Amino acid sequence: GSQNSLIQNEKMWKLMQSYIKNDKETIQQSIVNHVEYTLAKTRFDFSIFHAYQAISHSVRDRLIEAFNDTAQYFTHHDCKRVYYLSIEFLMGRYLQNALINLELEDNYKEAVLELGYNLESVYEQEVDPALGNGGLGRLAACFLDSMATLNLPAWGYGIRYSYGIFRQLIKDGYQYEVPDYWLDNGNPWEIERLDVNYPIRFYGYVRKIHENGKEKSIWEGGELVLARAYDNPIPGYDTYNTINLRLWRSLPAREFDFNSFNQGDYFKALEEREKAEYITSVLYPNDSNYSGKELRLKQQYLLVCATIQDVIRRFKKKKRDWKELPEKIAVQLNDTHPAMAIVELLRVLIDHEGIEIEFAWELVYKSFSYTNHTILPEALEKWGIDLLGNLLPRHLEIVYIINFIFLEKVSKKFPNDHHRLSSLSIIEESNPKKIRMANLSIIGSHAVNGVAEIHSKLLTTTLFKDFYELRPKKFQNKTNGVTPRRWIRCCNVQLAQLYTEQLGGDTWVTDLTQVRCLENMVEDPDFQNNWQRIKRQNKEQLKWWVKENCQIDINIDSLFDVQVKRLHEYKRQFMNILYVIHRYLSIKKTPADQRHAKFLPRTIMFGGKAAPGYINAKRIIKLICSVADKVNTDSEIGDLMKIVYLPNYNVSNAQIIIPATELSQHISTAGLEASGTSNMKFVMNGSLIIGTMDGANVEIAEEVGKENMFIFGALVDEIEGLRNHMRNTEPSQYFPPELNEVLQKIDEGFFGAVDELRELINTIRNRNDYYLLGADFKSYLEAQKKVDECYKNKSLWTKMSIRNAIRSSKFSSDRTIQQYADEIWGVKAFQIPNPSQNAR
Ligand code: 73E
Repeated sequence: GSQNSLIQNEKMWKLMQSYIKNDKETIQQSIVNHVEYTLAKTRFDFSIFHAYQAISHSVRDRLIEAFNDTAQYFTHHDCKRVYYLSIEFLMGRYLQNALINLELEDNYKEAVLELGYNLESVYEQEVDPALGNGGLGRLAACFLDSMATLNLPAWGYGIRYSYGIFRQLIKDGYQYEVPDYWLDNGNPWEIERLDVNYPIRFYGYVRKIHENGKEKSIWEGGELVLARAYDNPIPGYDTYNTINLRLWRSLPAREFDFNSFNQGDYFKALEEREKAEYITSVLYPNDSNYSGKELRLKQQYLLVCATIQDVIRRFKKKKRDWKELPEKIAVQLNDTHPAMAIVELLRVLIDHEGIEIEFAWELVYKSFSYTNHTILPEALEKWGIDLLGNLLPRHLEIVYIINFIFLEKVSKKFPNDHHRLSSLSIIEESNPKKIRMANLSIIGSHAVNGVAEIHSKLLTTTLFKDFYELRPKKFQNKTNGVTPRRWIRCCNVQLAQLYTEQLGGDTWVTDLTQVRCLENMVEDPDFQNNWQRIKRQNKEQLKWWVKENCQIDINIDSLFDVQVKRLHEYKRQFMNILYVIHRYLSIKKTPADQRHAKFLPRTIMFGGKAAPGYINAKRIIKLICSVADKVNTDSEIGDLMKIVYLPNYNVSNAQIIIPATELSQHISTAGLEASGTSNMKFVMNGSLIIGTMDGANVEIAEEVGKENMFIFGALVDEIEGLRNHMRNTEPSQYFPPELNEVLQKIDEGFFGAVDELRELINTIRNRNDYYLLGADFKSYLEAQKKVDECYKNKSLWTKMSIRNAIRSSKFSSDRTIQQYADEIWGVKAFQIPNPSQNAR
């Protein structure tokens, strides 16, 4: 009753004064209590792993206070909400990030030390939650951090895979994939919502009935599963706002299939039920590649269907008119993977809420917006109509209706323009016909954006040209960004300290533009020394990591040259290793007594996973490792050159690798890397870039100045011409001699593994050099030469490094998210008061 709840309320306000304190003793007490009561271990003897678990639980308690208050506050203020839908969230470890965002790291460090553990070692106990492949998934994670920090009423929605991206082992130069069952030891960062479960239907049929002279569609039959919510609190920095990443897990539906149970095959019936769990078992490990598997579509629909039910339930909590929907929600689609949400919302509005299709459509497209992340044709999702119509029969009908209405309008504007009509159509008239998810996403959204200027430009001039001509205002750019919390404050503690000292405070962490004020320190010798000292310490740390994980000793005085990213032909790790071979051969040709004068010591590091079925990517790994073997054991080379394959590249080792890097490679064929985001992280940490005019490199050059980078290679407008030339010319005729020599060495079997390495080099030799390694090789050599010249001049290099870092503020995801909020979502900040002041 209401009186009861009033009394309860009174009591609650009093109890809120017992919100956990954060002095050292209270922290220790809460850790030790978790050892005893949560882990049921004795407080007199617990391992570092149990320390990690107990500490995490005590941090979780603090997160939950702010988390609940934030949710209540948003509800109370009835704010317009943002829903960020993504099939991947590559979160990385939580503990350090949570402590830093809650501004509790120092308190915990002290408290934990007295309990016998070093907090940094405790961090190492955490598994790396890797529910994503690469840039797209990590972007979603950075965005959550910025949305929380900017106090936006936002939630992320994704899938709680039981297996994240595989763990990569490198043995004898080959990649092996080990399943990543990351939940082995439980997950203190999530809250299982036993009471939030939604039914999800697959297959079945559509029955038509007639009511008041109108046709109604009822989707029934098929199979039901449940999606259960797992909430992951996301704390902002310098705010108490703590938002939510809600991940769905599939479970068997509660309804019994009495039929199969009654047929007497009890075990068979249970087996069927168990299958439901499989839907959210594993993350598809293909980056920028579409595989067209039914299970993947099931994952996508489960995400979409559960999320739309959740969103609508929240909208309906208050009695209001449907026309308010776009004023209360903004749904952002992270690529086309969750694009069925458009059809799903429409289906619910029409079939369940009885709304007229025209009005329902208006509500839908006003609520949705779509981000495109790639123009690679092999990554564009196109579902066969048989597969889609079988799994989601009603959705296929609705897609046809949307398409019909849309094309009607187009043909009024462009009569008899069949070409245009077929390129705009959601249906690709192939055999079998296919549903183009990108077209659906554009038509169903009020805003479409690319992820860097050059990429957004390419969208409107090539891939989505016809859509652009139809609705130019729909198309926007939102250049990607990365969170300075994880990518400076957490991973480069010393650099963060230097910034805080120089700027007289740490407000730069939420306003990165402040570090631009350090421009006047570039020439300061003390500052330069500090800068070099920090880089050296970070290099030292990486040296130990390499020693431990690769059993290779690297030269701390050598130039640390790094290319870490997913293996893909368009990213051209192949070109990098071909250059490395050239460098090796050049050293060998130089008389021994002149080598040290002519060549600067370099440590060339590669890292990244290949999709398990991507044969050429795996061959590139093999080539790198074969060359590494040869070079690293060549006594004539010594520490002039070492080549390292860093195994299992992931978020937590990126946090060690990036701050230690002096030169990082971002060398994709122009036009193919939509943005890249590690380029931003490297620049923020004082690495120089060797790169092409592609993706966000173009804007980095604008910010830091071309003279502070090593830019090379064909420009996007030159690509088509070069490809034609390549196809019409004998490769050995236009490849530079240096490249021909390198290819010949591989062909001779100089690096072993002749058969597969020949297959690899043939991909560029047979007038088949689609990614134009041959065309860019010469200018790549020249850029590499400039690298060596600059590195010889230590103070010049340091100044360039400083300029890169302090001019990188544009690439904070805070800037990106503010633009999404203002220009696409139309949402405002709502900051909760300090919860300890809530107690009245
Ligand atoms: O350039 C990157 C971009 O920085 C792009 O390749 C990547 O997204 C990053 C963030 O915007 C990306 N990933 C995918 N498409 N583009 C993708 C496609 C299918 C499955 C998984 C990932």
